[in-house]
Amino acid sequence: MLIRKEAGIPPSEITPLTLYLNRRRFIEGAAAGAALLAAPRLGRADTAPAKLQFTKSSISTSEKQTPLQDITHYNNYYEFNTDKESPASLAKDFHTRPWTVKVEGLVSKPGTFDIDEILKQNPLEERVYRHRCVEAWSMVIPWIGFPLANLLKQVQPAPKASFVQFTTIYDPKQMPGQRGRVLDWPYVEGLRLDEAMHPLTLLAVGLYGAVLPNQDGAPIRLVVPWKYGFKSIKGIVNIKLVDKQPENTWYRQAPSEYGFYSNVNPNRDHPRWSQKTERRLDGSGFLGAGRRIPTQMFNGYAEQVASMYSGMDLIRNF
Ligand SMILES: Nc1nc2c(c(=O)[nH]1)N[C@H]1C(S)=C(S)[C@@H](COP(=O)(O)O)O[C@H]1N2
Ligand SMILES: [Mo]
Repeated sequence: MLIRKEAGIPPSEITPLTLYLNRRRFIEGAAAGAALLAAPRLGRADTAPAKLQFTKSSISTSEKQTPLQDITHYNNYYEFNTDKESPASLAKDFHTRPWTVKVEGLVSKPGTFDIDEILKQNPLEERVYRHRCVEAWSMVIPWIGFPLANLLKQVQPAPKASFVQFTTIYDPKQMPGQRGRVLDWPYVEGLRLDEAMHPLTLLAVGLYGAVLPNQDGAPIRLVVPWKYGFKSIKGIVNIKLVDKQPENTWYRQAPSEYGFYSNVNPNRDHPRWSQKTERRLDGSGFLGAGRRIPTQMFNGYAEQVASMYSGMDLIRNF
């Protein structure tokens, strides 16, 4: 995502991506030379993250996966910083325990669930999904998680429940970005109930076989692979079933640019740039800058999700 005042092309297209990749090459080169291995700012975890137990899902793309280094050092997480590189270091000591997720609103069995209880009760799967940011870069990520539908079924949505609102933790002591007013905190997102119940919609708790890195939304974040990345809210503490379409942070910020649906759609340009193509960060290309590929309707998940939008004008309902 990017702030309104910035120039008219997605920032991933210009200096930030190039700078990031140049620095990465420099760091890798230095690490190979061993001279800087002990320096704290190398951006590599010094302790291996805890492994998770999971089964592999057949609902996975076989496209080349994005290197872990890019997934963990090219992040959007404005609670830490608006640039893509610093969430990795700024989120390093973020506390993901104790952590509870409150599920409330129009449900017959509301509850506040401890994250470790959630992990115990929901068998985990690995799903390799395409991940398309509205800024026209994309990744392929081996997420580990479970369908959001499992948790929603547990609390039993009331007949009147039509939408789900998600809220990120508000903790400015731990999240330096929340000490400023770059966004209206806490970050919120929403889905229609059928989208939330869709079997592709995941609550992710890990990636590449291990617990989620903090900068990727630990301990629990949403993944909705046919929508732009900003729908996939990180650090979730509240899930509320409601009867009206809830607000979402980026819609609030710039309603002419970011809608409620935010389905990936190559035919509907962002007012300031084209959405017809994307830069796939898969380790290929000069300096690992990826390659330009056409963007697919619903990010390639049309067969599974298009029927939810039949009869809707997806240019107007963007
Ligand atoms: N709480 C919160 N969730 C967030 C964001 C954010 O700034 N804060 N950024 C969003 C955007 S714009 C994208 S593209 C994805 C990026 O996820 P990733 O860093 O794991 O690739 O997270 C989304 N979820
Ligand atoms: Mo994004």
